[in-house]
Amino acid sequence: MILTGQLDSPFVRRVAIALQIYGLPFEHNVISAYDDFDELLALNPLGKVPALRLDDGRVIADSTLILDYLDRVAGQENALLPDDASVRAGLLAHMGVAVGLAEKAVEFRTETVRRPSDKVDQPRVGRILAQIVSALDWLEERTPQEGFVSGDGIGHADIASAVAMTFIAGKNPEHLEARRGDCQNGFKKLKAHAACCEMMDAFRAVPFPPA
Ligand SMILES: N[C@@H](CCC(=O)N[C@@H](CS)C(=O)NCC(=O)O)C(=O)O
Repeated sequence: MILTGQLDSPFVRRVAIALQIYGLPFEHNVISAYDDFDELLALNPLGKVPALRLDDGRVIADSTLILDYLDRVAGQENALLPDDASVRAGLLAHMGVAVGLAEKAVEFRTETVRRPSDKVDQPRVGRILAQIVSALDWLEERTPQEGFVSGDGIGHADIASAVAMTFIAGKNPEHLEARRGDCQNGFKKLKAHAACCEMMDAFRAVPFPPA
C-alpha cells in the first residue's frame, strides 16, 4: 500500500496514524497537494490527498473512506470503530464533527493565506470562524476529562479530534483562545486529549511537521 500526501494534512495524518495502530506496513509518498498537482491528478482524479494506492493498483481517496476500508483489512478485533450500531452512531457523530473541524481549519487557511489579501471574502471568513468555534465547543462538551472518546481504547473519533487540534494549534492557535464566552475554559479537555494522543507511539511515528 502507498499512502500519498504530507503529514501537515490532518486527513493524511489520521490515515498514517491508523496504519501505525493497525500495524499495517505502507509506503509513504510525500508529495504536495499544491506543488505536485499534475502527479496527484494522475493518481487521484480529484487531485486531493490523502490517496491510498492498494497493491492491486486501485486507489481510494478521502480519509474516512480509506479508514472504512482499512478497518476491514485490519479485521473486527483491530477495527477502530465498533460494530454495534448504537455505539457506532455516537462515535460517527463525533468523528464527523472532528473531521469537519479539520476541513474548516484548512478552508480558513485557503481563504486567508492562499488568496491575495484584497480578494479575501470577509463574510465567508467570518462564517468559517463561526463554524470552527461551534465545532470546538461541541467537541469540548463531549470530550472526557481523561481517557478516550471511543471508550477503553483509541478509535477514529479520537484520532480525528487530536489531529484537528494539532493542526489548529500549529497553524492558527488563535482559534483556541476562548472568546465571547463561547468556551470559558479555553478548550481544556480537547487540548489535554490531543496532548495525550500525541504522546502515543503511533502519533509520534508520523509527527505533524514543524512550521
Ligand atoms: N474530506 C477529505 C478532505 C481532504 C482534503 O481537503 N485534502 C486537502 C489537503 S489537507 C487537499 O487535498 N486539498 C487540495 C484541493 O482540495 O485542491 C478527506 O477526509 O480526505
